[in-house]
Amino acid sequence: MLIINILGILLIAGIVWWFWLYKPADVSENSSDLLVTVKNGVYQPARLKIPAGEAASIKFLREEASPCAGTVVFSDLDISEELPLNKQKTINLPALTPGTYSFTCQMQMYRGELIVSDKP
Ligand SMILES: [Cu+2]
Repeated sequence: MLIINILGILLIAGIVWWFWLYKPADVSENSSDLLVTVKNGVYQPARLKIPAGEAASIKFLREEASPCAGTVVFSDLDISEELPLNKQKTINLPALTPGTYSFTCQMQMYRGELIVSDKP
């Protein structure tokens, strides 16, 4: 009985960590050549930094056949694009104001962040 309670607590802790606390550490700051790979349930890198006030483009390379990975949505920007399998797809972004914009797959299982900031 005790074992089951401990397992239950660990499971809940794991869920909390995954959904609320986990932040991918990987940040790409090379704004001239951004490439995001889509595979194994994550965007890699999952956090991108770009300067504010400049149009940018991000290349996506989808290496996962699951239909879940087939669309990338920037919901704040009204952008929704199909990603062909194993082929780079460039998504052009307008000049943005500083802030954090999320991008996800359609079901929001893949999650990434676009961090737009003023140049120092
Ligand atoms: Cu999905």
